[in-house]
Amino acid sequence: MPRKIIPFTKPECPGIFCEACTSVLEEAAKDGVKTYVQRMENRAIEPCLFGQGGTCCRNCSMGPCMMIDNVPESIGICGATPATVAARNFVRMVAAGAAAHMDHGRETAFTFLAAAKGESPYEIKDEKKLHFIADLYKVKTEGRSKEDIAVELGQKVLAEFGQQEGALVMTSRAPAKRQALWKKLGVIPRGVDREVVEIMHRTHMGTDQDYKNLIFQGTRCALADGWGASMIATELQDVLFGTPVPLRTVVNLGCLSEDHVNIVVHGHEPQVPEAMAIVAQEPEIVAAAKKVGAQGINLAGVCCSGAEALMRRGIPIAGGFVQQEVVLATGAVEAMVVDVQCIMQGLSDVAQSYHTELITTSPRAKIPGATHLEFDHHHALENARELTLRAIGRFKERKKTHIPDRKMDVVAGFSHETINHMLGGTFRASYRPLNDNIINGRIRGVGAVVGCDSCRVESGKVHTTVVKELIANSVLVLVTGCAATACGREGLLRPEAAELAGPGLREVCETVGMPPVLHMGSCVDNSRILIAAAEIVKEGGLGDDISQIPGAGCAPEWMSEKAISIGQYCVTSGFYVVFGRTFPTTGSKEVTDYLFKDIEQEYGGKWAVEEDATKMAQMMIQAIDKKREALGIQQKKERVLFDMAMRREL
Ligand code: BF8
Ligand code: SF4
Repeated sequence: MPRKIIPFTKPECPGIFCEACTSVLEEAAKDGVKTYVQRMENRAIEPCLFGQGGTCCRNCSMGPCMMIDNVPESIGICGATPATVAARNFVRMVAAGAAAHMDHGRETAFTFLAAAKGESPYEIKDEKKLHFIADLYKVKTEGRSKEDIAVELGQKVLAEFGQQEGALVMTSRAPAKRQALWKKLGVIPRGVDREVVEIMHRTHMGTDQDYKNLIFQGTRCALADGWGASMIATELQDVLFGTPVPLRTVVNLGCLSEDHVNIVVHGHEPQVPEAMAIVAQEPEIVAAAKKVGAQGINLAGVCCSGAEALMRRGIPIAGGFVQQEVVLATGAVEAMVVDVQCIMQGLSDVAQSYHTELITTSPRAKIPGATHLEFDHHHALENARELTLRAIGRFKERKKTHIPDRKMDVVAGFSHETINHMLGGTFRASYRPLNDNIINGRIRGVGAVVGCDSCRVESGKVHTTVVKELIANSVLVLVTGCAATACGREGLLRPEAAELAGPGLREVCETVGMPPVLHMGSCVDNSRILIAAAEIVKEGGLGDDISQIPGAGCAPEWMSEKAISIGQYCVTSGFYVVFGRTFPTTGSKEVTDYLFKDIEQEYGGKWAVEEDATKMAQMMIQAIDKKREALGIQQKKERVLFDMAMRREL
């Protein structure tokens, strides 16, 4: 168990592993544009080990108190130990990460309710899912209009945010055994917001000082994210904007257009991208674009806004988190429209180096130097038109551009429903074939590779190395968020990538015509992975709980607090989860031992950290094999190391 504090061996910027991006960054640097590259190179102070290992407390003004494990003189003025502080900081990360998804879920519920009441231009697209979710929430569906059902459902969902007692409805979708375990341990979330508030209270100076009790509440809050707010966001967005089905599109900077007005949507919630996609087609808007000499509007995405628009509308993704400034440094973007989360403040300066207008749209996220145009879903299309016209107005100011001729085909849109149909057939959707292929060993197991990309690593390469290693060993890979975009850039989201898969997985992919790496959406869509796991259990033959499935998860380049919340709900749902490079409790051996070892006895899942991508994949494969052995389905198989020749093949 790595108790070690991981040193930053690469103080210089490791950069992004993508030629297209590097060439743009180099050009931009020559023009004096400052991006994360310069900010990293010129930083006066490198990250300190107290902060990195979670043992710096600034929860009261007698501190900050920096602590070293096993050095009695270095505990807090109040007596707080490294374990208490590391656990407090850890669960505060859970609270912040979960809160981001919760506020997203709340906004979705408000939008859903307004649409149901006819107060917004959005319409209910997936009636089948509406009925399914309504049944879960005990909303009567017989003989009622879809709007009528949706109003009652929207109200019930919204009420869960302020609910004080009971259990969140979506947790009832977990396998019965998992629910019973959660109940026994007392971690079933009682309401959405309550769990975050309680973390903030417990971590206030002089409150909860028992690291296990703190992590207990962290778990309850994380579950309110995964099996609560994130699942609410995913499902209501599907009902409103359509459940994704497989579609082809492209990713990378080459999706920007020389002769169109380029508008980039960035952030997380799908409301703005949806409205922008609708108005981009309107004849008056196209005419306005033509009037300034453009061919029309080219919409592209960044981060999870991009993933949402890609999954449902096939809108291309220009880049992931690390690429956001690079996208603007092409000089080809008229407007970048952002809402919430993962938006670098540095964008403001980069935009000002070009003709680009950076526009914030959420009252919850303003940026100095950006234009603020509040987006109100009640007036979604009018607002989207205004945003688009502003972008059109900038087109003539465009100067030198540098759009690399690099884009990659991807197939995305793998909701859990799609996987069900794809593998089970149109007439009898079922996870049976997937389970059978896992049991007969063609598919060794399922690996979820999710989360951010980070400026601290060779961004993109870490993800794709893990993924290539997994598929070469016949592990079917599910991806979301920026990890999915990185895989897209490397061609791993194409059915042709099956060539890189081990023989069993390759056979399955070729029969079905699917890629070995399935893009399941944005970060709130990690809830799709939870549902898929619950369905695999329900189908039978692979144990009766998620912790028994031959599966594992990882976030190789994680950086955000959301990733910690996601990791914690995955671990306590029964998954083995490996994070890359650094882990925020390593300053306390006690807390890290608990999260990396002892927690498994309670929840059947545990955390790990590993910097090396190949090792990370091998750790996941080992965990998968262990589960196969426990189920009695393990055949003798050698672990394949993904060699250079295979790497060159793509
Ligand atoms: O929610 S993967 S960098 S964009 S946090 Fe952010 Fe991480 Fe990207 Fe989306 Ni998720
Ligand atoms: Fe220091 Fe305790 Fe205050 Fe934290 S709460 S800053 S450990 S005195």
